[in-house]
Amino acid sequence: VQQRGHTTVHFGSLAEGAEYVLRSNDRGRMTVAAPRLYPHLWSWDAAFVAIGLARLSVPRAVTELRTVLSGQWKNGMIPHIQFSDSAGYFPGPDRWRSEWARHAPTGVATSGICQPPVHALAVAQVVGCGRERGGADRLAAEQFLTDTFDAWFNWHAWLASVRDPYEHGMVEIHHGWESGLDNSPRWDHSYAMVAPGAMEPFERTDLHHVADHTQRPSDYEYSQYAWLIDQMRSVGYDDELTRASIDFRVRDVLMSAILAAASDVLAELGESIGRLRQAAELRAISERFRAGVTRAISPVTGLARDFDVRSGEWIHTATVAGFAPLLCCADRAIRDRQLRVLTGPQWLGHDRLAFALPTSTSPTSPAFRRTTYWRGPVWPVLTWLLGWGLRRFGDDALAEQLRQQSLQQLAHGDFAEYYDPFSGAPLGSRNQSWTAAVALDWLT
Ligand code: 9WN
Repeated sequence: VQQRGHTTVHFGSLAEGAEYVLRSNDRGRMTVAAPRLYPHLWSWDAAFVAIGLARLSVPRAVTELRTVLSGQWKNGMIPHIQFSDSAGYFPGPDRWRSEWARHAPTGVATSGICQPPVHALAVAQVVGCGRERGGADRLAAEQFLTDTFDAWFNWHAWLASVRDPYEHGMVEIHHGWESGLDNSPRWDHSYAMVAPGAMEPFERTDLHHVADHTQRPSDYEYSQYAWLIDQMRSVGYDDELTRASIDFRVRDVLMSAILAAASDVLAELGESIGRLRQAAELRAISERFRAGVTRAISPVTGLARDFDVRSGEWIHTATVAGFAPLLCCADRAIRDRQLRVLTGPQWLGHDRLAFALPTSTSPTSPAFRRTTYWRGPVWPVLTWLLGWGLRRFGDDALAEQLRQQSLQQLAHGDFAEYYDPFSGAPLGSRNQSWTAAVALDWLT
């Protein structure tokens, strides 16, 4: 049973509820990330959405991913937002002015930054579901793969070259939003060096949709977010000029692990259709970023760290990103150490947790805030991603435990954006598309 304004909706099952959310957020060619808070297409949300949609309809999942590509920039970047016609989100197209960028696509309004490259996982899911079902679904999936393989390849090649020009094996980001974990305390030290100057005024829209404002970033954080956008916009989103002038430069370990893992997945897909040259390049990208992620592991804590480029320092905050190696490293010793930490008292074994699920920040960290956005709450989509990494390398028992715990957490059917780790209460947006999508994938 779910409360929606004055209407009460009865679901026969959690899977039906998840399907209902995806259908109600469907605007035809795109699924909005959330009905009110996020009325547009977000890059990594859309990939998770396609993972869920593929369980319902291969052609609809294909449409979602084709829409993602319709916003791709000419240099290969997939922008973090592709705007629908809906108003009411800050920062909208008039703040980004992506049309000022020489690589921006024509006729599609987008943001000017990117998000983690999880898309290959969605392509693999679509192709997998298509091949399994056969018939028209198989044809649609195969056609989609051949049509779009180069575009996905270009996306990975852009990240590997432009965002890691000196081959550290780490993706450099220029806005916390690029990490997808916007105000994670892992960025606090880097954001302390972002001091907004005079700028165009703005009005936040997110606070109209989330009653308890402490569940969202602060006003000061928002002024820093807007400041960084304005900095990039002022140089026409030119990659080199941005790198030389932006106030936020971090090598993101989670994004790097995702690039390594997704490049292997894309390579496998390429090999299956005879794109051997690109597949070999993708394997090399994967190798380089896996090595970068491995080097980022702290010998003291066993967690992987980000690197702040401006201060030249590693970032030690204990966040879920520390488990990035579980997504891309096969090495048994690395995995076993990470699994010991993950199942220990600072994470899944913490005695106050309502469910044994990874929190965005360790509950034992001084930076932990149990209801504030990426500073503590449990995000089901990250649980899914971690579970994917566990299964990929044979750690099935823990993956299954995470799936079951997460489904219990989601049992009320509100498909919240994030959850209070201690009480299990839903937080942020309700009917969040990617939460419904991962639930659907877990259930089918
Ligand atoms: C800014 C859509 C997005 C997710 C991000 C999440 C949140 C946006 C916001 O919502 O970020 O990109 O306005 O807060 O942090 O991971 O993609 O669900």
